Amino acid sequence: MAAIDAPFDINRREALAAGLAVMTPALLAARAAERRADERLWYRQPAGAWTEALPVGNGRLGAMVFGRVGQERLQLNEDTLWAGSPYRADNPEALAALPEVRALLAAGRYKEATDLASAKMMGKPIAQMPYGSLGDLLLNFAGAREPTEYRRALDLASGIAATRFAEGAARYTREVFASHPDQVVVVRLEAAGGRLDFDLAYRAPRVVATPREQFAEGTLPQGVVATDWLLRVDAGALPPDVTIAADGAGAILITGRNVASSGIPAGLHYALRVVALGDGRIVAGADGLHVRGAKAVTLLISAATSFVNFRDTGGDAIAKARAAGKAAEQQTYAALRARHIADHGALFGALKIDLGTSAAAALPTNERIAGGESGSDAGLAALYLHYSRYLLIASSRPGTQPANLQGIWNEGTSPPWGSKYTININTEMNYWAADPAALGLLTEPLLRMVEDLSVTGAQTARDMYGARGWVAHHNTDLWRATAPIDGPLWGLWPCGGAWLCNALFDHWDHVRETALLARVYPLLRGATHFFLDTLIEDPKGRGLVTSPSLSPENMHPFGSSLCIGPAMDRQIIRDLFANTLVAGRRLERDDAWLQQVEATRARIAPDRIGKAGQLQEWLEDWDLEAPEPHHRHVSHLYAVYPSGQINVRDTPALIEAAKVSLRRRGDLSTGWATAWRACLWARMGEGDHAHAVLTGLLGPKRTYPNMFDAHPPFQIDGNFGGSAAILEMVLQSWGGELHLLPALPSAWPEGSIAGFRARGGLRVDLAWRGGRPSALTIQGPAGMSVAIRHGAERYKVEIASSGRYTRRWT
Ligand code: FUC
Repeated sequence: MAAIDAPFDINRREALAAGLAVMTPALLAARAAERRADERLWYRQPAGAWTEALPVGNGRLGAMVFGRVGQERLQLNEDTLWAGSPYRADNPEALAALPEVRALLAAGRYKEATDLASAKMMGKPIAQMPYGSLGDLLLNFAGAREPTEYRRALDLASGIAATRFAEGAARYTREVFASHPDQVVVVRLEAAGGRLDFDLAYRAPRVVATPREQFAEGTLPQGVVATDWLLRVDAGALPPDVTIAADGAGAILITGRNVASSGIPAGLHYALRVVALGDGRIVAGADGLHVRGAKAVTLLISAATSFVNFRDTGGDAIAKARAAGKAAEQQTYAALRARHIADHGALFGALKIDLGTSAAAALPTNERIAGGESGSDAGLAALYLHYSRYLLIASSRPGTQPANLQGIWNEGTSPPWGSKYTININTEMNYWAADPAALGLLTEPLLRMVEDLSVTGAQTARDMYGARGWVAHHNTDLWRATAPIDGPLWGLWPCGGAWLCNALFDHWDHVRETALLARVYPLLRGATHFFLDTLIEDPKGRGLVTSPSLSPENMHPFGSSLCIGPAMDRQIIRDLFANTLVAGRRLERDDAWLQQVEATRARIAPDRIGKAGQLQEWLEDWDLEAPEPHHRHVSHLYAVYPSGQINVRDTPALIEAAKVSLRRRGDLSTGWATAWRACLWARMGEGDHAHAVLTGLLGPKRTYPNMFDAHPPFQIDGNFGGSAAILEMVLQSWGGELHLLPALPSAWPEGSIAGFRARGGLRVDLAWRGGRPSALTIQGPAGMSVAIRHGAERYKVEIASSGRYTRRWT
């Protein structure tokens, strides 16, 4: 891969000057090379640690590909393989304790309120179920030697992970992809001038401890890309509930069970089927698969569990895995590959971005990340955005589970934080970039999850609060548990469901389909009902507030986080009520009730500016005395981003207060918290500050060699939040306006984006040079008026009958 040198930059500038106009063949070739550098992860060594392996996924099935020479390791996941079985955790004792906890909080007796809430208001069990792993397939190659010309890569545009190397005169190629249309993970092995001799073994799901140092900030063992070509792991003995049997010619079927957790019994079966197709001799049996003397072999991996929905585990895992495997067997490798590329490419190709390039673009990905904090590798941000789009395509498809804390990729049965859905920021952040990055379709699993939560959460609302509607606290899992967990300092926060509702409304606002609004409205209505019944008058008369609650997950100066009316709750509920009003009125429903919602909304306690000029995190002016001034959560800044309640146009005083708060919090934090800070500085119009924070995210302290976000440990939200920040720097849509280059950092003076989606059902292409727009195309409904803002300039344009508006700057 040649470095992009100076002459190219001149051509590039010319091309950008002409918008996206005609290009010379040389320029086209140079741009293609540049694009490949922005759309490919590659390495000179196989993966040692799991966070060096490359992920593939079809939304439901995932694999981590290690690219090892002597033993290929494929660590597998299926997105419904969680611990436990259907359960409810609602604690009916909460109802009686509720007035007393409120009274203690009103009296400022925080410790007693916390003790009582801890004893009476927490879910039973107090932990939810963790996501699991499907184990590993290990391909043990006979007689493997140290290779030459080794390279492994993940091509984001085709969704194919490839490993290539030579041994003597023989050349080996392995391709791995997870096909959505065919519901199989496909592994193709080819030997040119050599032969394939390998045994395939299965390693059952197991407890994998995340090394302690991976939890401590700034102490990541970085850049450890293994060079041990022949490294092998031991499959170990199979647990008694795992079976392996032949399943027809060249096929094996592996079956097993999930695990119990926190007293909730195991209730799921899983099935994993592998079939080997190819030349040579292929033998399948209870000891695995054996391939001898082959030139080309295709492995088709299918898997399923007995999960049907959060109440029903009566599915037939074996039948599902077998059906997918046998259907795929009917196709050639070329056909499977072509169908996969067409399906993946249709989603991946919907957005293009060019932020410029540098010599670093020619380096292997781990080396680019190692230098990420310098901020001089502009293409690294584009690669990061493309990778996060790839990750969403691979972990969230219509019909699958939503992306959890690790998307779908998880090594063992004991992941950090259960690899669950933490809905006080992390799950919402997973979907922040989906719509703007032209992947709004992939939010569908979130909609179905909220539909489930509106059922389980109605029981929680009734039994624990005596309220109508539904509520979800700070976490949920496959079984859609909604009771408060972990302890009152984290769990007793009633706004998780409401925030998810606002995310669904934002998705609707990008696509503006009435059928979608009709599906979202009952969820908004139910969440609103809960707050109509549970908001109370602030004892000091400042308006309506939640109680008990907390500002996730930050302690106030009185030894607890439990409090009355934290800012984030008031902001989320204001949005929820506003969204309910818009949706209900558009659908012409519930007129009288909506008037009540509107009147109640007006009484919610407003945002407050405290003694340091900061936006108050709590109803009381406690910020300066709070014990963790650099706390990772910046909950009270929800109103700035992802909401737009506080913004640079309408509420300048509150924006200044938000800046005071954010400066006090500091720039760098955990991966996701750093991404949020970058989004906030971008939304507040401070591009260079946003970029400085972003480079901290892209460097080795917060990004693993495989580009997974490091909390640490691995948590995927930072990948998605980081790409939302990159987009926010070049285009924003809020407050009824499209904002051009609202926070463009000086590091990206020239570039282009094509396919950005803005609110109102708009598609936007923008090129810029010298930090100013050079070409703009907006596609949308003919006749629609679009309000545009660039710096101090504001104007309205109309979409022509062709469905386009175009402008070029000279
Ligand atoms: C919240 C955050 C943590 C972590 C966890 C999964 O509890 O405060 O940092 O991201 O979710």
